[in-house]
Amino acid sequence: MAITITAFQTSPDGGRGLARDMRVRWALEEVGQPYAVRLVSFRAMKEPAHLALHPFGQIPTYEDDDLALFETGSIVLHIAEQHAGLLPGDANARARAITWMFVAVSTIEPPILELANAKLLEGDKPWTRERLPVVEARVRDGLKQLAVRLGSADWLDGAFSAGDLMMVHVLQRLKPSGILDEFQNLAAYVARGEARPAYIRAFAAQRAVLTAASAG
Ligand code: GTB
Repeated sequence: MAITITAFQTSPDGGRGLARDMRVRWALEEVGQPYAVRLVSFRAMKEPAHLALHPFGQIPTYEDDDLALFETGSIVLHIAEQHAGLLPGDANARARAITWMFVAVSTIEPPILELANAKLLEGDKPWTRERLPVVEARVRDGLKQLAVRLGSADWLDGAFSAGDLMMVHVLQRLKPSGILDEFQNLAAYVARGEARPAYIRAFAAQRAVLTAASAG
């Protein structure tokens, strides 16, 4: 059986590659693995068939033979462990690359999501005006330290790895806020990720879903 992932039938990001199937598509492109995509509606995501794959009723999921996974960090790590190209061979370098995957989802992403939620879901609440600067400051705190560590390097630890893939996708979510551009080396880092041929192929594939939907 071919690898099959799930993605939004209609992505609310309008094809900007912000939905998390993009991480999985990108990882599969980096390692040269073909994959099929099953598109799911918001309703289908909450129905038993999908909940059996993803207990929280979300996308993406990953299926390959008798293995079914959810949670992008885990899926990308699995892909990186199965195929060459996303993790270094040296054991210590590999452990450090995996550490950056965790940094992306556990340290950098939570305040970024908090900011997105504060704007999208709580924008009309009376307390949002006071709260936003606090949330933005938390985002900046993480970025300041990340920017110092990256310095003038191309990638976080030697060659491009699954850690960079996860981090670039996490940081992209900040683009509309303007905060990413306050950190020139991080903005350049994200641009380097987006210039990778595998990223370009993955981005085109997720965008094609939108184009096909609007044509049909
Ligand atoms: N921790 C999980 C993972 O990393 O796999 C989180 C998965 C997740 O958040 N999935 C979202 C989902 O299925 C889609 S990616 N949401 C539907 C639901 O919960 O009912 C998150 C996302 C959604 C929309 C945008 N956007 O419009 O810009 C960006 C990112």
